[in-house]
Amino acid sequence: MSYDLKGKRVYVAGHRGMVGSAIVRRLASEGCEILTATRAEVDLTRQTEVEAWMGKNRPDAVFLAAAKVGGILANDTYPADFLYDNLILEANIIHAAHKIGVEKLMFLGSSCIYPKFADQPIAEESLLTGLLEPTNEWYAIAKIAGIKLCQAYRRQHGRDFISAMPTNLYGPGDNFDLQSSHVMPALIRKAHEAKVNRLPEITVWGTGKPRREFLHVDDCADACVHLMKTYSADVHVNVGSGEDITILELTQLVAKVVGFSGGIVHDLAKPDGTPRKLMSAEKLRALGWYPRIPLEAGITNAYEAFLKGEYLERRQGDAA
Ligand code: GFB
Repeated sequence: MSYDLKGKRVYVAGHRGMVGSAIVRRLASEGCEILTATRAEVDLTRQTEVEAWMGKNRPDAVFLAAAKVGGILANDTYPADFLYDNLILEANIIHAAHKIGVEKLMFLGSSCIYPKFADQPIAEESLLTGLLEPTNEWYAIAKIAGIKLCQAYRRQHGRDFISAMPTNLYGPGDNFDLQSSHVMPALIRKAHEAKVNRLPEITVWGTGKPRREFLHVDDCADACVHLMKTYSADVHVNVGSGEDITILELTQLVAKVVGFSGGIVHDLAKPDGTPRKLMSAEKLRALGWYPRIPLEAGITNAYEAFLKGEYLERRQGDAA
């Protein structure tokens, strides 16, 4: 199948977040009209506001990149926010998209939807085959519900709603607040501040042994646009690089990029989270998409963005 975005009205929900802003950048070359709305214009957790905005602006296509997001500690500390905010905003947007007859919608989830001890690399079919990782089960349940909403509206109403599951993302527009961020921006900031302040070491949460897969957000946006144009089925699609590394190896790589040559110590009071979540990249490769940004080049780009101040601190929602 082929869905041409040219001339279409395309709504990017969450355009101020890291993923949404990358999708907006990527869509610039598609010849479409990009629609965005600030929180002041439409509060995505309010059904009446979402339905009124969608009814008035009538997008042809929607990228649902709006979400309440955060790293392992934020997920663990604010379970109600991560479950409620994500459930409500995705339900509002998906239902409103159905009501106004949106031609195509993409819902963005996360690799944490899979069971904690899923076989590696994790195939799409592993969904709902085991227990979730406790530190982020609230967020995962909301994201699983989003996949199911797309499948349900496809099955019951014939809607062309699809889902993409990105791995751990990083890049320009990331959240560098040390309490709520993901590991990549945290390490970039810690290494940078240690270098500037001539500190002897940086502290890494947990044992450093968990493995994570990382993808630059511009690669993710490119994959999302590719899927929007070429994919139509109820099974969600993994969006990853196909490679993972340990957190300790990542710390060493970030230190090299940033130019920090001190030591690394571990804060074992902080959680490790899931031991490994390398997603199978087979489905996306079979659909003709490959990542272009190698990890070290991507970290260099993210560090440059950090230095330019292109980051958001203590952001609430508006991302994925
Ligand atoms: O990126 P992160 O917060 O999230 O943490 P998850 C990944 C790993 O890095 C964990 C370790 O083992 C952390 O303990 N880590 C080491 C650190 N130092 C740091 C640090 O300074 N800050 C942070 N944040 N981590 C999230 C989920 O899981 O991944 C979300 O909670 C979402 O729901 C997201 O799915 C993609 O990979 O563990």
